[in-house]
Amino acid sequence: MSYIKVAIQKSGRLSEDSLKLFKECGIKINNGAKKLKATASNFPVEFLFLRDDDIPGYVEDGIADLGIIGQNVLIESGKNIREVMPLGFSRCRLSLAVSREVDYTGLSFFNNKSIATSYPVILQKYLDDHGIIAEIHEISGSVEIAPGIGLADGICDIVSSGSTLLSNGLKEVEHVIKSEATLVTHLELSAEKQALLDQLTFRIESVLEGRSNKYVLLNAPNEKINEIVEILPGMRSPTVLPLASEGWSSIHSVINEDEFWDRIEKLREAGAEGILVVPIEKMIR
Ligand code: PRT
Ligand code: ZN
Repeated sequence: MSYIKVAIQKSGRLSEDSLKLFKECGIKINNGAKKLKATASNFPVEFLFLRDDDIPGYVEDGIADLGIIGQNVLIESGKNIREVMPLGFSRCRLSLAVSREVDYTGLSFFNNKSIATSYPVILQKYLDDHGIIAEIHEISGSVEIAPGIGLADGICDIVSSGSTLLSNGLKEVEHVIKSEATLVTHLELSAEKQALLDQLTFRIESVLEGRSNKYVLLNAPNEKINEIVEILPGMRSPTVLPLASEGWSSIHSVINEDEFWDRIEKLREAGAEGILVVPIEKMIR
């Protein structure tokens, strides 16, 4: 029987959330101690635990069929692999930063300057696209100390909270790319493996949809139902059920996280009471 091989990061920022995603897809991973490989008891999958930088190459060569990596690593690698779908975790950005003391007025600051980075490919393209000529110093770690020790005039590095820049006396001046974890695949999967990938992506989509939506239950006087239903979109339309107390109903619906607080405020203004918000485990469209 055919099975699909998935490369995930052995230990680092992507590891825990990658494993959690597969667990929420109902896949029971054996050998949780994270050796080199693991299998699952209820899905034909084998996990390979690797350094994230090695994953694009393994997927390109077909040693792994799928992988989870940051979009930053995908683009920098230049490997011939396909992005299946972004996964919504490990969000960050690749940014240019300079010393806080610099009076930064625009990208032309970097003309004839030097920039330290672990992302020379992405940075070079960005500079070319913007007509900037700068010298790129490729270094593999602790990029943020480069300006302080006189190695470079600026850096191009991953930022998430910004606290690393702050504690090194740097300020973020340009966003080069945004990034999040993403599922990538080998370009030529067999028909059996493609079918397994389709099953997996269906499950992942249901989990991600569930995560970005909330189930909302509320009570409302009957004369307010129409107004409240206007505010609640729901997957089709909201469910309205009579309450035991005369003249009142319970209304159930689904609200997307992006518009959640806005809708909740409107619901309260429209007379909704006893609003309950419940996480959704999976959502199948
Ligand atoms: O050992 P291996 O090679 O597998 O791991 P790694 O050390 O190369 O990668 P890892 O685990 O640090 O990161 C994996 C992926 O997580 C990255 O490729 C990004 O896609 C994503 N990610 C999300 C981050 C961050 N957030 C992040 N904050 N990667 C790195 N950082 C570092 C950044 O380099 C800087 O040093 O954190 C610091 C900045 O963080 P803030 O919060 O201070 O701004
Ligand atoms: Zn790495």
